[in-house]
Amino acid sequence: MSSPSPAPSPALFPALTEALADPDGGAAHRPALRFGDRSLTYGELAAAVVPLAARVGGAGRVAVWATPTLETAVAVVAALLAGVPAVPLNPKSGGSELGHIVADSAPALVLAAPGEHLPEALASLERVDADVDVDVDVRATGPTASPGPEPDAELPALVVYTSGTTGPPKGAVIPRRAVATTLDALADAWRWTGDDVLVHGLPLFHVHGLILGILGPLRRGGSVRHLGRFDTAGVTRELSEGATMLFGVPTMYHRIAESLPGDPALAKALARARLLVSGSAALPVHDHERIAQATGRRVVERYGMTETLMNTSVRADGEPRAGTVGVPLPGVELRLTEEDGTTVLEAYDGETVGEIQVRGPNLFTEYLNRPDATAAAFTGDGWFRTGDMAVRDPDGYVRIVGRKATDLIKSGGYKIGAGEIENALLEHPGVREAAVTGEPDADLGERIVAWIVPADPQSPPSAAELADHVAGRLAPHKRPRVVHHLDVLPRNDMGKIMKRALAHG
Ligand code: MCA
Ligand code: AMP
Repeated sequence: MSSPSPAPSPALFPALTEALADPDGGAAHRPALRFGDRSLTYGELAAAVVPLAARVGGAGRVAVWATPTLETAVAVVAALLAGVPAVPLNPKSGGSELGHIVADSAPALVLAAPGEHLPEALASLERVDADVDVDVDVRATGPTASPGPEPDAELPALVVYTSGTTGPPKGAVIPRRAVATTLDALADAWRWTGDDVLVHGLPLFHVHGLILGILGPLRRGGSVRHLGRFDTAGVTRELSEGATMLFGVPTMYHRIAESLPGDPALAKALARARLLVSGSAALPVHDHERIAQATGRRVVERYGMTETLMNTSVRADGEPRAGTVGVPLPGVELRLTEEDGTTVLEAYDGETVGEIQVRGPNLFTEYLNRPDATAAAFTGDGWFRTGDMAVRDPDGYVRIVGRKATDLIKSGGYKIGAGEIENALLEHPGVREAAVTGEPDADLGERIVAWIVPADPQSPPSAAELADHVAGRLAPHKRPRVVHHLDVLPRNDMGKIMKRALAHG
């Protein structure tokens, strides 16, 4: 008797699959993506991704020049359709960061919007234009060629680069299974359906903007309107014209809270949204309360990480208490552990602090080319050490209270390692020694502060010069916002820089 063949993997994007099979059917005419005044229905998306998927099919990995455009969304979906892992690149990354990512991920080619200028660091890669023919007539094109069977769910979908405390960013390998599970868990928690219209202005080279913000609506068969760049006027416009959900990082909600007193149209628009969601960093209670007061709506917080995708959320029917990130999502196991990392805390007292560890189908598989870092990140039985410190309230709500590593900075919702900025600063001829810390900042959450010992105390490099130096090498969001000059850095007996002494003056 022959054993039954394994069931084929379900499609990542059912509405797209439907549009591929029937270009005249209902799904094909539904709106999928809108960036400014350019948009694609599912039928148009199908027509755009099929030739691109055929073009990249068989490549080991492809880089995507992830500008906030329709082309980026099309490029990533085409790679996913072809079963080829995509490596989204921050288009503002500097030479040394791009050089590292390209060398580490070794993409076969780079997908970019036609006409987009690519920097020197990508010169060695074959370039393929992600063409979006917005005039395509689905009826005229006829049934779109089938892209072949759905790739195995364990195959990598994306490699997303994320900072650690030291060294250059690591590539988190995210399997298709994790993308599907996290998006379905969020659908359950938020009652997220194909009728929802999402609005956001998040960058498309991180999990938040790309996986949740673009792939999320596509998995539901709904649509997303991307603002190109975040501003409150765009939020007002889209929420007034049919959008139902808003995603943002706390800096965006802070800017909303600041604008609300003088902007009744924004307050009205937010009040009619079905769901306002914040993530990537802690939403300050003050901003949460100001928004609640002006709009009558409470922002829902969810907690995630590049390596784990989403772990917890306040549910749509739950109580969005300020300062909490809700409860574990379906399928996610979450526990708090003692300092030693093994003793599990059972306390649900809102007081006992432990490190969050998570386990579940939402997790990444490995850091690319970094078996050492991968092994260090997991316990022997598959729990991922997040490095985030939290307490659990009696009703199971998780409250994040801090981070284990002082050398990780969250600024504007971006995770930035102090070590990579220190290394970049040390490459400046005017810098003899450098230390980097994060300082509380009402807008950014934390701002990057550089403490340097100048090579020549008589003519130290200016703050603007050092900011440009880091922005050009790494990325603008990694630039120091404040620079202090010191004669000497405070060090302990072991010669280690005492950062707490720096931060507290
Ligand atoms: C300024 N600029 C410069 C320089 N100074 N460019 C070159 N050299 C310089 N020295 C440019 C910047 O590139 C930017 O350009 C503009 O000036 C303003 O810069 P900045 O002040 O840094 O930006 P901002 O406008 O204040 O940005 C705030 C922001 C942004 C919009 C909130 O921080 C942001 O998009 N954050 C989202 C981060 C995110 O998605 N994180 C998710 C990762 P231009 O204006 O043209 O851009 S976390 C994650 O994915 C996990 C899973 C999770 O839980 O979500
Ligand atoms: P990243 O590695 O860039 O994906 O950032 C993940 C980190 O962002 C987590 O480890 C947390 O420290 C932080 N984070 C994400 N969402 C939240 C949230 N809602 N509240 C507090 N911190 C968060």
